[in-house]
Amino acid sequence: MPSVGEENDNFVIPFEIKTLPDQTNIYVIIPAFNEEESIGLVLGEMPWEILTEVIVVSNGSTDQTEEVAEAAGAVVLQEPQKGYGKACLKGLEYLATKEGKDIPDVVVFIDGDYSDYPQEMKMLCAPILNGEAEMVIGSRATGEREKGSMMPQQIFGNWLATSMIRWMYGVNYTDLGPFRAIKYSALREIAMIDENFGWTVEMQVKAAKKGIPFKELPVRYRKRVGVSKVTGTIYGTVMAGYKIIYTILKYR
Ligand SMILES: Nc1nc2c(ncn2[C@@H]2O[C@H](COP(=O)(O)OP(=O)(O)O)[C@@H](O)[C@H]2O)c(=O)[nH]1
Ligand SMILES: [Mg+2]
Repeated sequence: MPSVGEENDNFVIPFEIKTLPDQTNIYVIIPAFNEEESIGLVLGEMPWEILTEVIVVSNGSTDQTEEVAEAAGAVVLQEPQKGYGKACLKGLEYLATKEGKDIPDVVVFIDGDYSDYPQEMKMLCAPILNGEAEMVIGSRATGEREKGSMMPQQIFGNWLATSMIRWMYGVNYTDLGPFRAIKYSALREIAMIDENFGWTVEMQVKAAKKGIPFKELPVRYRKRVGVSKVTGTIYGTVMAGYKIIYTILKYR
């Protein structure tokens, strides 16, 4: 199994899991579309010792993403239809087939582009395992961001979206970041349906509406490896902006 990359990392994780309660199943879902350069790095720095399975959902990748992911120890699923949410939904469909001792307790979402720091996964899971929260959002707004890791329109969009959620739902989020952990029971209750850009915001506004206890923790964020599929393109930015605002209005 790949080693944990914490030794070469001088960032101090504020609190993390010391021992994992027996039979606690933490699954990771990674949507990936042509991420052959980064997926191995992401998988290489996973805290494998606390994870039951890491699921990479390849969204019609035409490069070596699937081969690299499999070689790095992930379960690889195929989702031929495009869309970030589509890929995540495929992962959830797969988790729904788990039975008995394999039933998930916690699901972690992380991008396949190596923008997030997989070592921070334990930190995101800890409040759920300690019973302090049922959803933990990694906030890039309160965390350390590498210059250029987020586009200005993305920073503005997140500010606008979280401000709207504050006014309309009375809940304080600072980011709609992709890196997050959620208790499986809460995720089931939320019943995700978004197939593309509204994925992260749908989870957050529904959690707000249902009163699911959440916590935000600062996460670091760096420039992605490879080419952006969303915010690096005009189409992606416009569609994401539209879909995020639509989703906030829809569930109010
Ligand atoms: N945009 C997009 N991203 C996808 C899709 N399927 C999987 N992904 C993955 O979603 C993650 C986020 O995409 P990315 O290009 O980094 O978006 P950005 O961070 O907003 O620029 C990456 O791991 C992508 O590989 C898809 O159909 N569309
Ligand atoms: Mg990205």
